[in-house]
Amino acid sequence: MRLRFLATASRQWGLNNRANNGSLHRLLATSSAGPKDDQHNYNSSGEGQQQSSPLYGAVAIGGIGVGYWFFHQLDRMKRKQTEKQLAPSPATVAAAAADDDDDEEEKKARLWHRTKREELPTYSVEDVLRHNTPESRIWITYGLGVYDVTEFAPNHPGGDKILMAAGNAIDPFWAIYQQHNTLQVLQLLETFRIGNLNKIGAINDDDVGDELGSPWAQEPKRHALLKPASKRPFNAEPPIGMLADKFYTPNELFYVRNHLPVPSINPDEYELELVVELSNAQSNRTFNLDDIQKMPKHTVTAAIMCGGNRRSEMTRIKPVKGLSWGPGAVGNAKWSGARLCDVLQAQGVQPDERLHVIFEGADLDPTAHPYGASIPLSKALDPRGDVVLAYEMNDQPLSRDHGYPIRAIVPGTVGARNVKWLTRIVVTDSESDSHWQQNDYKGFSPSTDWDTVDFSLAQAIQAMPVTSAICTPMPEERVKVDKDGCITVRGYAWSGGGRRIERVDLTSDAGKTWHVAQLEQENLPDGRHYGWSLWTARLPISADQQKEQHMEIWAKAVDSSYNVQPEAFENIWNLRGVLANAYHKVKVKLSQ
Ligand SMILES: Nc1nc2c(c(=O)[nH]1)N[C@H]1C(S)=C(S)[C@@H](COP(=O)(O)O)O[C@H]1N2
Ligand SMILES: [Mo]
Repeated sequence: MRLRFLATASRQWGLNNRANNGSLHRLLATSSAGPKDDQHNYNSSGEGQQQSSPLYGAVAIGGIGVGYWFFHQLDRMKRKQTEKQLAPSPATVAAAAADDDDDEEEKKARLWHRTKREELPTYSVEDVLRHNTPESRIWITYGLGVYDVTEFAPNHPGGDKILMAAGNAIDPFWAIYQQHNTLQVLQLLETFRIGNLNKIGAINDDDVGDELGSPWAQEPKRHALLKPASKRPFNAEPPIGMLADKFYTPNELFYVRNHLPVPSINPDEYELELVVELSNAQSNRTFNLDDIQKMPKHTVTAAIMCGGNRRSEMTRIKPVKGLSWGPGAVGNAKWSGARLCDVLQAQGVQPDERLHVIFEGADLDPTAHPYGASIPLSKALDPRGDVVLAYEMNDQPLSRDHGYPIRAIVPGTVGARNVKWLTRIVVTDSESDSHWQQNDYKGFSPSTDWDTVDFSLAQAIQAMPVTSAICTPMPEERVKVDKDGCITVRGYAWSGGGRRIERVDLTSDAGKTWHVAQLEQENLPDGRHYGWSLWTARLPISADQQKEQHMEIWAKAVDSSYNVQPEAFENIWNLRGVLANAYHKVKVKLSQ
């Protein structure tokens, strides 16, 4: 087995021989040391990869903000136009005759963004990226077109998303909000045209030209709205404003957290090895994909959340090491596959609280060590634990980024234990010796620093604590107060260990008054409630607050054990920035 890994690793990383590659060896040496490994290039460590361009992250978030806002504006304008069109007019009579002209006009309109307008100046991607505030003006691109949409902003609710905005391509938004891609909208957009982009598609261009044989040459295509926190390995979350739109997160918008290049697995050659190492007996069995798919199919709704979700908020208190995740390193899906408890029981595995189940992935680091993690056997054997060897996500075969052909789904447990591209399961008396089990994904006191930390003293994170996040409005958004004096706030809440969300409380006055949100959740018994809850609240805004114009919304969730989120990050700060579950606080602006 190890030999097979090694051979694959050499191929994957383009190595001829493990022993003669000194630099990669050193890489691993630092890697197992823990904290320092964040400096690696394609390191196998935690969430510390550097972005390929520091601008990119900021721009990505900003661009999404503008794009999102822009589509809401288009929606409003379109509705207005439709209302006008509904009024009886003599033009209706001529409408049939005009139809052909409209077609022609539309054909032309659909070419504009692909056509260079010679009378206008040409801009580079960098030029566009710089136009990300009202002061510098807000630019977006569509195809070859560069558009200045700043004038859309003033006095339009949502327009002030500009403040967190940067220039970016709007193309991916058309793909999702296709109903907006109409003649009127295209015409409207073209009136904002200020120039031509020097290179089409450049802003979302992910092809940095990997040579064949590079470990990154076979990375899957990703949805343009998944904005990378790091590109190699690929780590990305969807726009926060879209996260609470759907109870089941669309597969292509589900956050991706990879530590290594994505392995390419041929389903016909796929093998899953199960090793049971007990003191008195050892057994070994290999399954192919068919074997797993023939077993009784079990489906569970489970949210998967990265241990570093919302790290970007914790790091504001004091820097932490790790990828700067927003609140989008979580998604909710229906997972189907064989139950691990069935597989283990068929192998004669008996309950034993001292044992662990180790999962290994097919993604290998340069020294042929696979990504790995473990969970207690008690979780794996518990039929109410709902651990599955999943081959489907929301009724679709798993995509490569999410673990094709099989991944472990460990409901209620931190993302890191949900091992993708599963190739080996070991039942044994110790936890996984992998970096990610031993020297990462553990919590510490706020006073523990990199000089004093001892990873061996802390428990590996398993069940996650209760958390919630506000998805809309987004930070700095301008929100319109409705006639009844309320605003609508939406978000998600989740707790680990199968604990159902009991309540989500919202305040707009720093806790003087609290308002209970309405929950959308599955009707499942507590202890086995693994999906997230979406929530909606109508939050009353006082006359005084409306005068102030600025305000901060806080959200906190309570789970079925009456665990509640801590108020502030100060007291839960930890050097890896994990378990970042303080109240979610979002500053917005009010408009009448
Ligand atoms: N084989 C393998 N499994 C893995 C990882 C990985 O890098 N390799 N990342 C883990 C982490 S840290 C998280 S948060 C989840 C992310 O799952 P997703 O990419 O499907 O959202 O996968 C986990 N399983
Ligand atoms: Mo993670």
